[in-house]
Amino acid sequence: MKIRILIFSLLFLCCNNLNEDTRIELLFNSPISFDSPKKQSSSKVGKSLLNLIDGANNTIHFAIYGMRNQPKILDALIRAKKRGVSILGVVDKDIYNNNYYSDTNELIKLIDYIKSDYDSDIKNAGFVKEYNYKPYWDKPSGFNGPPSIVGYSIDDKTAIISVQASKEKISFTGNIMHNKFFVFDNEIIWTGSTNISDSGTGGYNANVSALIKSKEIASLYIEEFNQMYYQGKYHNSKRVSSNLIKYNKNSDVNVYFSPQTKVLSDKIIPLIEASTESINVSVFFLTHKDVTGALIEAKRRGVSVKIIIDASGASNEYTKYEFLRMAGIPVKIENWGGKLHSKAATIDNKILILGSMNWTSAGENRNDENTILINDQKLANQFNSFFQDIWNSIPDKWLKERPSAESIFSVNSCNDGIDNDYDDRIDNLDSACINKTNELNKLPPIYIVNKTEGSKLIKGNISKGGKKIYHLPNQKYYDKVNIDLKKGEYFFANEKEAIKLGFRKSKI
Ligand SMILES: [Ca+2]
Ligand SMILES: [Ca+2]
Ligand SMILES: [Ca+2]
Repeated sequence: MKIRILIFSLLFLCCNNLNEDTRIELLFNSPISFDSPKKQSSSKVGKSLLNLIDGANNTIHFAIYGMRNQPKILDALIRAKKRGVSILGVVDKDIYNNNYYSDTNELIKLIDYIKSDYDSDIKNAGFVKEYNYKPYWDKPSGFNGPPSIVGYSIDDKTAIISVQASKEKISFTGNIMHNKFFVFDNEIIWTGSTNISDSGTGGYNANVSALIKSKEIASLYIEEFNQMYYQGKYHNSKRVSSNLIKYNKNSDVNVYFSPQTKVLSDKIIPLIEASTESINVSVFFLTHKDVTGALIEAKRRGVSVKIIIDASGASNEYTKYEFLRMAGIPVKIENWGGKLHSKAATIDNKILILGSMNWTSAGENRNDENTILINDQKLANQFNSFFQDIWNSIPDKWLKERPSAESIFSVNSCNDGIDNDYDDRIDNLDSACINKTNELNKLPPIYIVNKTEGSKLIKGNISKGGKKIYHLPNQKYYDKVNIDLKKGEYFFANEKEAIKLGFRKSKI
């Protein structure tokens, strides 16, 4: 018992004091220090989890995506169970009752009290309809997935537009219980972007996690856990707890759970819109339309924006990296074997964002996720220095181009024993490694259009009575409407811009 208390005290010797009761330590993992995924949990973030499991006295609650090849963590949980610690857990399952990570079933077998979102996924599967609307701009040929119309103004004269769609049709296999959090003795929280896997806690991917000591914050996580575990509420059936609202008003730390809170639309976008100096973003997937728009607008206002994204994330057909680059934002695509797996950012060197949620529509609207917003300069600076280190490790070539995630262009990826680009071919069986070429998939084309000419843009018209109405390219009067820029009429790249200037959509 005494030893365990000592471990807890030592864990927080180094940490930041936000107030008397809340202490936070950030746990960074850099792929520069690892050449492949590791079975030992010897990364800083892995060791901290092991120490916490061994230090737990009464309870461990966890909600994790799954588990793969981390025997020391599994053994530590079994030891905790043997000494009488109550362990309750939640993991992800798809509609076939499978989990992405190979040792999750072993975990379920050895630790008795583990549940999943399987029933919730099965229930939702019946409600998912085929995505079947016709976009008002043409879908590119060869891309058969759900279309997404994207448009941004990059200056007063120019807009960039595209219809993005995945190559293959997407079928529903379940929403994802994507959290990666543990709560120990209702007081210590271990959370962030690090999965319990050889590439996560084993230490290969870039991750940002946090160790938090706070009974109040722990109670928020427990409440979220209980909704899933005891009430079987996952994804869109969860509700926002009253605790969250009270907590937000009185503290420098805000915790948000998805999808019951629209974290990107309602929390992160307003912060981007209010920024005045700098924004550093490092996320695995950045596909969210409105976050991209807010980042482009921040750049236009003169904010210094820098972004690092993952190479496999950048090969996703809905990626926004090209739009961001066309708007003049420096975007580096990482070229390590490990993934840029963090979901972290700072705003104006004082607000730090971290958590499990990718900056995507599914992250915000469907999956179970947690995101923490911390207003603390010292912690923001710690992230910025980590960000700068990984930024510097990526050659400037990848400010302009995109490396294949498994090729000689991604360091270690041809001899790390894993399938970095999900094509079922590992290392020297992957043609990009054999041929030493940068093999890239095709992405939907992006068009640069002149706003004064208005080609394919939304038309914002002012009627004789002074009513501001906008027309989409597939609407009845689109072809007939003439836009007079001198009258205050506009061409818009997207509907959000039109609505912002007081235009409403034509009913016909
Ligand atoms: Ca699921
Ligand atoms: Ca591969
Ligand atoms: Ca590989």
